[in-house]
Amino acid sequence: MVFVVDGPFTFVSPTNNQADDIAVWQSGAVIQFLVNGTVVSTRTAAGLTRLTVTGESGFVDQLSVNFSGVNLIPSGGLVFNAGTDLNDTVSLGFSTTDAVNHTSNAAGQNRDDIINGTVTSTVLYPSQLQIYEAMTAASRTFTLTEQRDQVSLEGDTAGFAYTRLYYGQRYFEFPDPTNRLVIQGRGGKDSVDVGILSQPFAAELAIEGGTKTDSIQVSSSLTGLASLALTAESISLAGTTYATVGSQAYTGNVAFQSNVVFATTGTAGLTFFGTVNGAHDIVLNIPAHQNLWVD
Ligand SMILES: [Ca+2]
Ligand SMILES: [Ca+2]
Repeated sequence: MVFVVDGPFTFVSPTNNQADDIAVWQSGAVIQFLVNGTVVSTRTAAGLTRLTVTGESGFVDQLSVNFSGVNLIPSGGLVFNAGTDLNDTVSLGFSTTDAVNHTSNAAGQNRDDIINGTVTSTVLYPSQLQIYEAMTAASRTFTLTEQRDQVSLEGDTAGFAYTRLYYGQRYFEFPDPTNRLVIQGRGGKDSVDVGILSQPFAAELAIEGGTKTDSIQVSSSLTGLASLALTAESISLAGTTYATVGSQAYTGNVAFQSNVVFATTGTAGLTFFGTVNGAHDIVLNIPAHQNLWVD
């Protein structure tokens, strides 16, 4: 006879004074916990309300949660307590999902809400982690803290459809969203740098500084995006071409660092709300019958 106790479960990594690879996956009705490739603990998935994985402070913990095929995250979520080690990582494996909403708070906790149909799965982890997500989300939103945040967005330049959002040395790596990527600065004087995106990046990109005096710096051209919406008190564009299928909207004071071409092909137009400044030439390449708004 097997007794299954409903409730939360905590798996504690062995205190072995060494870096460990911790893997969690579901095999049939059982969740297995592996350390360096060996199953060291199991828990029946039924009745599990919250799953906590605790790493070893002072040593690097690499947690891999594979829920391709089966979403093993219980209704109360997955919590990773990694300690405070610089190279702790979390890898989340999942084939596709509708949306991932990532929220950072000033207390150093991150939260991912992974939305797939009517199911929302929550993962909580410390802010100092490196996060790799193998799940392709149609839509991703990063909601930064109410304090000052300095982040940068960069694509994979080796030809893979991945994007990284850096918070200082830390980063969050994820497959390019198929529909939309949103960064919300919220409170504080936020600064968002946009570097070279991955060449297949074709989703909408929206960056909103939120309250306080925010800035967005785009260091190179952006082409092939579905649409582009940048909102901040100051927007600096250093690329030579901004080309989207749909609309482009720049809300804030825009400064150019070089001659620049704006091109749209969709049904929406090109919109500037704010001053447009820079001792350079601007070419507007928008189709006939489209709207140009300069406000
Ligand atoms: Ca902020
Ligand atoms: Ca802000």
